[in-house]
Amino acid sequence: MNLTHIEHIGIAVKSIEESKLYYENVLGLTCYATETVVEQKVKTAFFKIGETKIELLEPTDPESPVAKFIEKRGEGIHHIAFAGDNVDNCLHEAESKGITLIDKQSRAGAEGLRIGFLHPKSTGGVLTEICSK
Ligand code: CMX
Repeated sequence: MNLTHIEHIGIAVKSIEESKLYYENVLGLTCYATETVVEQKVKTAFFKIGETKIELLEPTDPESPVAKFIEKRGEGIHHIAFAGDNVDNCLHEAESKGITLIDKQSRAGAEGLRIGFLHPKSTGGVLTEICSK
């Protein structure tokens, strides 16, 4: 699949305002951007460490996948995102190897990336995102 690195780790939180205090005051990271992804019904806040980002995800709607996740499992790690050359090729390859796709085709994600998700039921319980520029 030619993945290059972990692009980000998504963490579901009830409140970015409250949760970011830990990342800033304890871990010493800096929140360099916030963005609302309307299509995904989430507000995001980004921190960078090395090549990898931490993406806090706060639901903006009770129907958001992140709101459902928090309701069922509480706050915590929501997904892991890998960077690849071409997300659509990666999705196609994963499907050809028997993985159930959430997204048959890439869609718009935060920071202008193209993203696509693999279903956690076929990835050992880890919601997996592939993204590319
Ligand atoms: N990690 C692992 N398992 C998860 C999960 C997650 N993040 N979210 C849901 N599941 C599990 C549930 O626990 C449930 O398992 P059980 O059947 O054992 O109870 C199962 O998947 C189905 O969950 P559900 O609550 O019934 O929810 P849906 O089937 O409606 O949706 C999913 C699940 C993964 C398809 C949906 O959340 C989705 O499409 N996620 C991808 C999009 C997304 O999360 N976007 C937000 C972030 C976007 C960004 O980074 O910009």
